[in-house]
Amino acid sequence: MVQSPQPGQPDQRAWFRSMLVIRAFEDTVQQLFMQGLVVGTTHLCQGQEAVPVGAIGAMGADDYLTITYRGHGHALARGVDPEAAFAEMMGRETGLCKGRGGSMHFTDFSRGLIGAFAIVGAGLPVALGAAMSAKLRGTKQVALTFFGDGATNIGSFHEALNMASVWKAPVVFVCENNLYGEYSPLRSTTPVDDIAVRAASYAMPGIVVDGNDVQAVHEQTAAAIARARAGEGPTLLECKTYRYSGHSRTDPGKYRKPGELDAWKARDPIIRLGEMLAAEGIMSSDEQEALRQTVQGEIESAVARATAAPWPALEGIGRYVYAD
Ligand SMILES: Cc1ncc(C[n+]2csc(CCOP(=O)(O)OP(=O)(O)O)c2C)c(N)n1
Ligand SMILES: [Mg+2]
Repeated sequence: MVQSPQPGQPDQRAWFRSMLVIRAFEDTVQQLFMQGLVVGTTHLCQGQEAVPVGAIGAMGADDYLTITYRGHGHALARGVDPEAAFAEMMGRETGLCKGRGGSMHFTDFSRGLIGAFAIVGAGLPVALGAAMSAKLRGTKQVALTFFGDGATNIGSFHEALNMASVWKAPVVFVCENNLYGEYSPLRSTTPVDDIAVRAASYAMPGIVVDGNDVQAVHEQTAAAIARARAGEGPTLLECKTYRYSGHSRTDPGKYRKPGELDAWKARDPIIRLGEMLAAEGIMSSDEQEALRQTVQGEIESAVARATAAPWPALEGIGRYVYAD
């Protein structure tokens, strides 16, 4: 059994396990759709696992985060039980949000996961609000907000960065630049190659990170969090990465250039960390394979339990709509 790392402490073995869990989870979600067990849509993050694992691994237990519709990996990296996540996607009473939220709305206040947003850019001001609340209460908590490259063309991105800088809010803006919006390549919508340069308009550090290198993501996020906690204000991190799947379940991703997907798969974040672990004698390739199989078994049994879980009762349809 691989132990969980202490919040904020680097733990390469735990990172490897966490990335394997996310990959197996997302691959399984796709199969559940094919079987008709998950309805609606979903947005998968295979290929991007190093960002949530590296960044969230640098957070403290009391810190806040907001995520997007592409947020299954972030919730899992924050410690959400895969069974509760599967059950949520299948609309079951045992789901993370009692089956009422679904794929795009994984929320868990007990872990500081204060919102998952399907509206592009909507999570940034909410994280800023949480950060300001912490600042005003003097708690030293920070807030991380995850969003895509496309979100940086939305007004709320600019408003949030501006206000965060003026108020020196303890917030870290984590852009996952996977080179595409819904279907549009970044270069057709965005006049800069590096999203990080946009930080200059708001007088905060803008840092480009290899988003497929979990160690690099972790180090840069830890530095940004330390800066925020010390009262020095926000940072914009741009993690360059790539999604292997299409934008959502119905998108085969045919607008990509030939060879592009394969070139990114050659830089796969799990393979890269695995090679490093083997080279440094931290975990042999045999141990890695055994762990991969263990994780696969855990995910399969989580799905089996979630699939057997009850649906919400019809008479409870109005529950959670209004506050008590
Ligand atoms: C305000 C708003 N406009 C448009 C959409 C439709 N939409 C959903 S995802 C998406 C693309 C966002 O791309 P990006 O921010 O790069 O995130 P990614 O999907 O690549 O993770 C769009 C346009 C939306 N959900 N909200
Ligand atoms: Mg994108």
